[in-house]
Amino acid sequence: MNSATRVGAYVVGLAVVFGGAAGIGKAVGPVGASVETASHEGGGHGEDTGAGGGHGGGHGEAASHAPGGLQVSEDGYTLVPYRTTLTPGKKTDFRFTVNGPDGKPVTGFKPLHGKRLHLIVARRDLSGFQHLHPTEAGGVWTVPVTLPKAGVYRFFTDVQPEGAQRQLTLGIDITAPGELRPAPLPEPEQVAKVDGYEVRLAGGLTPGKSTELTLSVSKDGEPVTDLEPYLEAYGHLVALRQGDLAYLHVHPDGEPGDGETKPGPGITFFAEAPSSGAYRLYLDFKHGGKVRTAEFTVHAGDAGAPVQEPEHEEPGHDDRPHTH
Ligand SMILES: [Cu+2]
Repeated sequence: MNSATRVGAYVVGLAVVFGGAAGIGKAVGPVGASVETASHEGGGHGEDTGAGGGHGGGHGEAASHAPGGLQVSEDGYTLVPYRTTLTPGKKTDFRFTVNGPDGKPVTGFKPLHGKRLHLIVARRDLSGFQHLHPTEAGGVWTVPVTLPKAGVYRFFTDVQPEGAQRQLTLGIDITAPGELRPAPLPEPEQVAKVDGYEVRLAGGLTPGKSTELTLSVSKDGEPVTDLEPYLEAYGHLVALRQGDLAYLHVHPDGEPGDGETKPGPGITFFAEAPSSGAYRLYLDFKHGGKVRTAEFTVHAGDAGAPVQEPEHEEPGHDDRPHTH
């Protein structure tokens, strides 16, 4: 049992900055790095197009940068949905644009891990995770979405518009009207089961330190050694912070075809949590032609964490409608 994970304490998300792997050169892909390293430059409003992606390598400034996903508009780029409500349980085409500093929809995006835009969806209680890839025409992105239950969902777009100095994760709330039944955050577990697969988490999060997380995939008790590349990696890990859904897209240590990285069973990531808090980790992996998601709750730090008092302890209250 890792001391960084603490069973039984729901931690109310506080001011945790998930430092990601920015400090570990070999560990980060461009996505994780850019989340952490870029900095606002003297009130620039994103006018400095043509800067050509110069990052400046400002690792030392990483701590001053807020996590992604907390803002609908950043560096002059704004996520603009065509609608802000969706009927729960009904598949609906969700459309949106990413508008640039000139107020017009952006049409040029740099691919990030093989896609020009990644759409991540999660309900605000960290349930209902989805990772989608919309299609674009004339700057308008479209994707069929089903929000299974009522609630407020956070929609995140991972993009790097051409002309933007870094990757941006823009976030907006989309509501599925109805009676909300919040789901409690699952307690930390080292093993997640999904669709006949078992994923074991080794390592944890320590505030202020970069730590290694290895997620090992097995099926029917046998290690899976033929994971398939998905989005130019053997795994994609998204971490959302409890409390405000601050977003971090972490990437593994190594990639398919680099001559070192094996296709399982272990997928290794690096992350840094400078202070305490609870996170939900979502690992996407591909095997047998299908992408699956394994989810974990991880606590960063175990000292002085407030315990969330239970409000309803009767069994079966999680999300199911009352039947009488
Ligand atoms: Cu994606």
